[in-house]
Order: sequence, then C-alpha cells, then structure tokens
Amino acid sequence: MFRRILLVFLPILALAQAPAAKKPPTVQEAQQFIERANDRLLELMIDFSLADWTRATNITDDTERMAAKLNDRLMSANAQMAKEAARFNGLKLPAETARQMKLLKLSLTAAPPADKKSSAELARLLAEMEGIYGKGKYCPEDGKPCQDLGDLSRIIARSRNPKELEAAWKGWHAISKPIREHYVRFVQLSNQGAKELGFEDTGAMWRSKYDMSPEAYAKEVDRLWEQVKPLYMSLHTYVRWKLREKYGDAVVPAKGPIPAHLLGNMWAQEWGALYPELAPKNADPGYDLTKILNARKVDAKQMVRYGEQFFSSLGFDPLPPTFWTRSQFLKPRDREVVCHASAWDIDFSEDIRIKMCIEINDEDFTTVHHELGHNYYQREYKNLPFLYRDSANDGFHEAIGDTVALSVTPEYLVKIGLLDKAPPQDKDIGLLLKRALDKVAFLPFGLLVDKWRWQVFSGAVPPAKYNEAWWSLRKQYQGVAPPVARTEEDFDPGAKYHVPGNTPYSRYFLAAILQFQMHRGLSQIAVCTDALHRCSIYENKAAGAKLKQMLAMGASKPWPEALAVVTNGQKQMDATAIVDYFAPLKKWLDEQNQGKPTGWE
Ligand code: X8Z
Ligand code: ZN
Repeated sequence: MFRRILLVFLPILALAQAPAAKKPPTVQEAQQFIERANDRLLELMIDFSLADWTRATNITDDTERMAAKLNDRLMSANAQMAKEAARFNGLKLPAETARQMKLLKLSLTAAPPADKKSSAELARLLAEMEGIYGKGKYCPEDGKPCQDLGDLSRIIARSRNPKELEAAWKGWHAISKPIREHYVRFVQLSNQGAKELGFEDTGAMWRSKYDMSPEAYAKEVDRLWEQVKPLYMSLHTYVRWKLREKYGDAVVPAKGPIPAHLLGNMWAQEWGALYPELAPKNADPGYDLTKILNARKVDAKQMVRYGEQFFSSLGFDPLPPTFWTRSQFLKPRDREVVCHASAWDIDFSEDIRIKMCIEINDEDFTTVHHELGHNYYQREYKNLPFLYRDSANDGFHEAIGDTVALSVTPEYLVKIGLLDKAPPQDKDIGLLLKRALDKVAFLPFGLLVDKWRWQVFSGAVPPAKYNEAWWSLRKQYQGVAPPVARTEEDFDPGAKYHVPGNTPYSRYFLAAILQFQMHRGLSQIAVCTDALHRCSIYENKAAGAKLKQMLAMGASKPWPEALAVVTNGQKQMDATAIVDYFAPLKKWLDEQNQGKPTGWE
C-alpha cells in the first residue's frame, strides 16, 4: 500500500530510496520531514511575498510574470510535500507533528496539478485575473475621463440619481467580462490539483480547513445564517421601504428584491453610506466621523496612527519603523496597483505592511483597524513553526481588527479627542442603525460568495450558468437584483475582488459573527456593564492580554480552543452576540415595519 502511494506520487524519490522505502516510515522521519517542510515553505514564501508585493504595488507584465513564477514554485513545492506526507498516514504521531502534517495538506488555496505546464498556467492565470481586476476601468463613450473602482465607488456611495448610479454600476461590472474565460480554466486546473491531493474539488478543499468535516462546515454556516436571518429580514424590509419613499415604485418594487445599485456599495454588501437617508428622526447621534476626520485634516498616515494607538493601548508594541516606510497608504498616480486593502507579512517575522488606497472617511477608518488586526496577529504568532503561523481559522484573521473597531464608540472618540461630547442614550437607535447597515447587511453577501464558488468548483454550476447562478444566490440570500438585464456574456462574480483574487470568502461571514462574540467576551473581561454597543476595550490591559494570548496561539490548536480564550470558555461559533447587540434595533425596526411587506418574490 505504502509503496503504491510512493510510486504514484514520488517516482523519483521512490527509485532513489528503493531499499529504505520498503521499511515503514518512523515517527522520527515524520518529525524531520515536518521540520524540513517548515523551513522550505518559509524560504519559498518569502521569495514569493517579495515578488507578489512588487506585483500588487506595480502591475506590469514583468512583475506579473515574476510573481507567477515564484508562486508556481511555492504552490508546487507545497503540493508535492502534501503528497509526500501521505507516506506517514496511519502512523501514530505526536500531537504537534500530526497537526502540522494536517495543516500542510490544507495550506493551499489553489492546488497546482503535478504536471509542470499546468501548474505554471494556473499561477499565470491567478496573476492575470488579479491584474485585470486591479487595472479595471470604465471609460464612458461620451469621451469623459476613464473611472477606476475608487471613482465609481464614490458615485455609488454618494449619488442619489438612479441613472448616474446605474451607469457607475454597469461600468464597473463590465471590467470582469474578460476574466470569465480565465476563471473557467482556473476552475479546471485548480480542481485537478485538489483531486490529486485527495479532495473532491477546490471547494471541498476550502471547506476542510475548519477542524471539522467539509459537510459539517457547510451545515455550520447555514446554522449561523438561520440565527441571524430574522435580523437581516427586518433591516431589508425597512431599507426597501425607505428607498421606495425616495425613489418611487418605478425604481423600487414593493415586494421585489432591491436593485443593487441603490445600496451605497458596488456589491450592495455594506449599506452604511445610506445612513444619512435612513437616520431615525430624534435618534440620530448627530456626528459624522467622515466629516470630523476631514474637518481636522487627518491624513492617511494619521488614520493608521489612530489604529496603532488603539492596539498600543491594549498592550501591543508599536509597529516597526519598516511598517511606516514600506507600506502603501495612498494610491500611486504613476502606476497600476491593486487597491483592494490587504495586510502583508513579507518575511513572516518583522516585515509587516499594509497596502491600501486610503480615503479619509469613516469606512476606511474601520478598514485601517481591520488591516492592522492582520498585522498584529502575524506578529504575535511569528515565533511558532511556519505551519502554525496562521490564524485559528481564517475567520479569526478577518475578525481581529473588526473586533477592535467595534470599540470605536462615541465615548472612545471623545477620549481620543475626535468628538467633544458623546450622544445620550436616546440616540442609540441611530448608532445601532449605522452599524447594522454595515454589519448586518453584510451577512448574506458574506455567505453567498462561496456558496456560488462551492457550486462552481463542484460542477453543480457549469460555466454556461455562472452569471445566472450568481444572481439567483444574490436574490435568494440578499434580496437584491441587478439594475439592468444580465446575460452569460457578463461575469458579475468577477467584479468582486476575491473571485479573481482567489480569496475564500466564507471567512468574512464567520468574522462578521465572531467579531461580536469576541467583542462581547472581551467586554466582559474588561468588566464593561454598559450596553454592548457602548463598550470599548480601549486601554484595557486585561482584555488586551487575553487577545494577545489568543493571537499568539496562531494555528497551533483547533480553533475552539483559541475562541475559548477570549469568550470565557465558549467553544462554538455563536451568533447570539450579534443578535443581542442589535436587539434594541430589531425591536425598533419591527415597529417601523408594521404593515409593510417583508421578503421578496
Ligand atoms: O477584503 C476585505 C478586507 C481585506 S482582507 C478589506 N474585506 C471584505 C471585502 O472587502 O469584501 C473586509 C470585509 C469584507
Ligand atoms: Zn482582511
């Protein structure tokens, strides 16, 4: 049995070591194997990260090719080692070795086929898809200047003219048409690689990363969605009604899905930009962080300083000097870059950076905290073996900065001098509505992106139905519809960064739930007795210490053990925290919604 596996996966090694291969492998060999894998992966990862940073901050044919080459080298070595690891199947290994062995098999997001040409093609496709997205622009036919995602997003957030909104929406959604054929091929190749590693397909490989079976994970996200769905439905009902008042029956149907261009965000994933329209009379907190930041002439670097200052107040060390010199805070004028915000850990030690095209507004104030959450996580786990230098599950990585940003309360803004006086309690509905428009609105989107990809990878949705299936899920979960007719000429999933960027998305759904659970746990540790939305862990060293303890565990333990550290022992992901947080708002929404139609046909 062993020989067969060795011969199938490792013909060269098997021949070279023919006599030794007959003997069953030992625990010591397994340990040495894992040590070598850690060293090799780290080395290859650093090479790739440097090239990939260069690519993402300067998209050219050359940087794309270099990054693709190093990615191919890394992915292929990783896949090769994952296959070799099968040699130790059935051996009773010490827990640490066994866990790293398991992580090695799960560490790829795209698995390359063993065939050299195919793996190189896969790496090239990945770089090219992200390049097309990063360079994407809409050039209106009337000769007006071309607009990038930043320009078009500003229109979607600020304009209230349906025709203008529709043009911006359509313009952006045209950039992904050429990504479609790349994606079709990418699905084939990555599925082939996933199968070679023993997974059903790439989607099953992604769902296997949660210390439970892929089937159990799919059920788990459905369970969490059922917990939050009533809250989403109340928000949807209220927002649709308000938009009808504004735009009329011809634009917003009484009982149909909401047209996606009216929700203040290109993907209708966060609706916070609509707050001024929806603010409850008598319960508006009366301040606007975007206006405050601009009035104070806060610049991009200062936005990041605010984030750093928050983490420092929890007991984390300041960011290293290289963070400030090497990060990209602003969109460069002289070259193409991937503006989608990300956090990097170039050497898996000290060289942490963020890459953003920061705008001075409320949304990016939160995004800065989000990205820094990644960097502080990376720094806490840097001394673990390489295979453990990751979050407990990918939802944790996405949740840390957002958890901290939930502590950006009015009281906190007063403390740091951005606000003179915190609004009284009778303005809480306004505060909660503003938060819900981002956090609650996001939930179905966070879930459906990977529902779509899981179906695409499994073959349940063939290329000829890519767009149809996308809109069917967007209607089913979000209750939104495209503003203009769509066909299979379009590739609307590709207009969302994470699809061409091949970043799994259910992590953000988990993070949306986890951040409230973590905020509740840390607020308890900080002995905050106020309503949860008024609790801030700013300057609380006890909460900071627990957070640090969880981060320092990296991926060394199954995620329930990490979660327990900040939630007083809870070992299940639990949406009651987000539901409780918004309970007063839910009650208020349901009162406003009396007699209004709920749901969509
Ligand atoms: O992609 C991100 C981060 C980078 S990891 C900015 N987010 C998702 C998105 O923008 O779609 C954060 C929230 C969801
Ligand atoms: Zn993130």
